[in-house]
Amino acid sequence: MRFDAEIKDFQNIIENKLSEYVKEDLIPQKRIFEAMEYSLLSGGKRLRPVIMLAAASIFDDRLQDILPFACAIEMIHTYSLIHDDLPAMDNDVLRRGKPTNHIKFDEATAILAGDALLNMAFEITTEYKCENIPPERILKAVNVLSKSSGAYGMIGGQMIDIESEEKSLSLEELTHLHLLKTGAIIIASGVVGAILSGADENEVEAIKEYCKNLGIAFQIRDDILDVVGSEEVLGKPIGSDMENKKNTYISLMGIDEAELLVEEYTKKAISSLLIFGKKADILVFLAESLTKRDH
Ligand code: GRG
Repeated sequence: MRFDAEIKDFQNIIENKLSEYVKEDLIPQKRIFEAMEYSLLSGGKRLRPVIMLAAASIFDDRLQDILPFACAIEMIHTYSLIHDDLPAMDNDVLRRGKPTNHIKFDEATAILAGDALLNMAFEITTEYKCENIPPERILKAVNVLSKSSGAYGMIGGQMIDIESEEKSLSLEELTHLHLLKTGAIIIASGVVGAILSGADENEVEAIKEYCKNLGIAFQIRDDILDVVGSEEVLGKPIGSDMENKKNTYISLMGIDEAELLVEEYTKKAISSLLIFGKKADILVFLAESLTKRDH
């Protein structure tokens, strides 16, 4: 199968599995499931689960076995988007071309929907048993998930971001911020996929290095799209970084330099995969396609 078709296939598998977790309309608290479903099934790229499945495919082809983890990382990502859009954070009204969760429902419901998605990520991974995956691997993977989304990872990055609003960050500081805010759960996606499918320590390290560089390249591209992207394709207004006086790669170095930096990080990501030979070609393809993404 061609890699783009394989990635489409991963996206479909994830989409179907995700919808199984949030269908609940016969219980008194059904509104919370409606709010969770609204954001979880609103058409994201499913990048993090795709990275997880693609990384796992290097070591084991029983990808069905790790689907609860692939869904869990998407639940964590979705919760972060719902909370990031809240008035207390970015105060955004549009996400993926639709009203944000607190606009569609209300602020309290959006807070609860984010919280519930985060909890569900840990519900479905800690109750998971699979005859092909030893329990120690599951425990390690859950630890990686929780640490990467918490104060040492994504939430830590968000905190630095908020604290930096009135400051000008250096390139080093900005990259550190994004290694946590955007990078931490992208790194966790690859690392969890590798751990669950039996990669050894060196192999996990190589996947981690790939994801670190991919995560930064992805964020720089995100900053570029906020300037040159199409609102229709992105499903949200462009120019918001400049309007909110955000520290971005564009404000630091301009578009041309930022584009070169995307290439540099992408090359670094790909070179981390050398030890896997052709088995990692899907990850090479993914990194290259993300440099050209328009949303
Ligand atoms: C509020 C706990 C908390 C954390 C917020 C990750 C994050 C931290 C906020 C999200 C906002 C943002 C712009 C993050 C940078 C990472 C990024 C580019 C997210 C968008 O990810 P995509 O492009 O989104 O994968 P889709 O819609 O495709 O899922």
